[in-house]
Amino acid sequence: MKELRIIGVPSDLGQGRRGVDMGPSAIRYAGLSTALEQLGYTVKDLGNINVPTPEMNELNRNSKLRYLHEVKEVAENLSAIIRSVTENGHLPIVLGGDHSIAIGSLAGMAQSSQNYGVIWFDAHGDMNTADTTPSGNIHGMPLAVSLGYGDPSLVALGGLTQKVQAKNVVLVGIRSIDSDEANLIREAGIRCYTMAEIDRRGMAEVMAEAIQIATDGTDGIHLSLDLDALDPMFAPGVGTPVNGGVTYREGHLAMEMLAASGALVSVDVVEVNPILDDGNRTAQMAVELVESLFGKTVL
Ligand code: 4U7
Ligand code: MN
Ligand code: MN
Ligand code: MN
Repeated sequence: MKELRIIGVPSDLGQGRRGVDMGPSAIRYAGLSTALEQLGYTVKDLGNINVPTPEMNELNRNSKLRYLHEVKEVAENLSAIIRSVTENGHLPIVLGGDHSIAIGSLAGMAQSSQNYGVIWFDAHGDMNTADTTPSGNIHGMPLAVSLGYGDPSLVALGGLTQKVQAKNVVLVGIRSIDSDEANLIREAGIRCYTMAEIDRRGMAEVMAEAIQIATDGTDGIHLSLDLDALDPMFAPGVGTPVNGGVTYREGHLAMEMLAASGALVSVDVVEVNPILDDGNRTAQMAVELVESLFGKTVL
């Protein structure tokens, strides 16, 4: 059983609504470490990495991609930590923060010469580029960047221009894609499991296929878990909620199947915004999902 390392990335630079920077605190407050220790893991919390706040005067808020320079620096710092965690044989659990931080997670995994697949659990495709983005928010771009599309300084981060191969990437839970973003998803050839397909085929069949794709020729799976994949009924505290999402049990089933695959090598838990939440429900949901992901079962 690998030791676990928790890394907080309190960034809200990649999106427009304040509060997602408090995600790491909210998830810790909901008892993440204790829950994982109770499952028998050795867990070390490495604390938060340093992230500028949007109010700081000297920041680049007017660049076309909002806070481009700062988002890049955060991703660089995170990638170095991920790399050292995995090189020591430990499994990183990255707490966001908005989803732009996944640029750093995937860069770090790629640098540790890991050949991995990605399951991107999200309502959104996160496949926008500077040319297609309707918002300028980098949290809508991390998957594109990791596949080599978009702003050259982000794409070049960490040396390799492509952090993962499109044939090993799947999107799950999708129900909101911008029109030009859809073209890039098709062009890149990423398998996209929409909510409509999950409705028709069931989460079990979809996840079995997703795990197959992400492990085909790889050494493991990186899960990028955006809490807005869940229906807002179960995860109301997110910046960009979309109705018609993954249910409580579908979410757990997906995590349980990932646990059973034994293939997980790293995970991001992102977009929890306690300011928009009902109590701390969304962080609690995140902790429960992570418990299932790390093998919690009934018996
Ligand atoms: B998240 C959006 F336009 N597509 O690019 C955009 F709808 O990390 C939303 O999945 C992106 O939460 C959501 O701004 C990014 C928008
Ligand atoms: Mn996302
Ligand atoms: Mn999303
Ligand atoms: Mn969001």
